[in-house]
Amino acid sequence: MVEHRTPAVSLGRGFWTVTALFAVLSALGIWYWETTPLDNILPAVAAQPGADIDSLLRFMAACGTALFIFVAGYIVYFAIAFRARKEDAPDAIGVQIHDNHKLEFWWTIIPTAFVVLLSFLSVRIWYGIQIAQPTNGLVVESIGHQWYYTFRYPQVHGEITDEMHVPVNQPVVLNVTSADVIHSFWVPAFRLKADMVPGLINTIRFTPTKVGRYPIVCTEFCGTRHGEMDAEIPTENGQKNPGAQYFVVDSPADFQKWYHGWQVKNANASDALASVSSGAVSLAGGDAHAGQALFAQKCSACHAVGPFSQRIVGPGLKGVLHDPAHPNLVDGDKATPENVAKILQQGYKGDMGVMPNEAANGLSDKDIANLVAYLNSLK
Ligand code: HEC
Ligand SMILES: [Cu+2]
Repeated sequence: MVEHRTPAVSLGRGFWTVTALFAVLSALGIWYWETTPLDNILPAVAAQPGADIDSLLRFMAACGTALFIFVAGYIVYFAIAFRARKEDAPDAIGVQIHDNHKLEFWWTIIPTAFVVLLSFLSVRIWYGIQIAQPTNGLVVESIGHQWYYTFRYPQVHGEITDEMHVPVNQPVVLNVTSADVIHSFWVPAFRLKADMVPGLINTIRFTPTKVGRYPIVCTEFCGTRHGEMDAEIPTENGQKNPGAQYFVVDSPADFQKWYHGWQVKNANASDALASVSSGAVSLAGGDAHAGQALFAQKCSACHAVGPFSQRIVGPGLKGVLHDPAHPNLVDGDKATPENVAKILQQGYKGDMGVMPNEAANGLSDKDIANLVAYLNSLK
């Protein structure tokens, strides 16, 4: 029977000296993160919960610095203290150690407690951004395009194309999505970012606290001219790119002025989301069979094949083209194949909600022709 003997364990002669050195360095690191103004590397905070996010960043950076100093420091120290000596046999190996219950207990408990604490601190902030419902929030929307942002406001028709304005000190509920590819909406001064994904709405909640103009930055590579979404460059002829776009925080009076300006300017604008292809879709050769398969994939989550009143998200579509009780479509146009194609192409935002456009639904012109042929075959 093999006898187990605990080998003599040594931590090396300098162990407690370097431990004291690491403790002093860590204390310096923590002091640095707690006292250095973040304004050196980031714009000054201009919205709540920006300050809380900065505190979390300081806390994580301070803990991370201490952890790094101890882990990297001991690796270097032990590599030096237990290096191979000249007088060692060529095949000598170090002392082999298994099972140290005390050590294992603490290296499980301490990181676990740390991760739980971090989750607690993060979720507290995350809850306010994602879930809490402000009572007097202004609900606004931003849509990413290649390569610019547009904005939608309650009681303003169509899309606002230059800048986004909000009044200072009023909670904002911002819904973001995209009309083409994945973009991202980031205002560094607010410390908040949300991905803009076609067909998905992401929401962030915050309260701007300082009047000013803050650049909006796209942080998702979204095509060849991605860089122009946050650069101030001259716009090329005929190309829709306002360059850098700003998130402007106004006094309430300035905001009202801007808001009314757009209500008047957009009074006759269409509420259809900007479509990607221009011109009418050719409906010739539409295949109802292919349309039926597409419908099951792309539409049945929101539409039943049933009477108009059978709502899921949008209305039932069985009688959309052949029901005498349904002469007009939801956008007020006559129920004709061409007008249905227009809704599929451009999308429509009405009383019931948003019918996504062809880009958001991932439809080609051919798909639209097939879908219209299918809808036309339902009687
Ligand atoms: C995310 C949900 C959603 C998806 C997906 C969706 N729709 Fe819609 N659709 C709507 C909503 C909501 C409306 C009504 C808009 C309103 O009036 O406010 C609508 C309206 C319509 C209308 C007009 C109906 C009428 O009676 O005027 C047609 C036609 C239509 N959708 C077809 C489709 C087809 C075909 C697809 C699949 C490619 C599709 N929709 C996918 C939500 C959706
Ligand atoms: Cu982008």
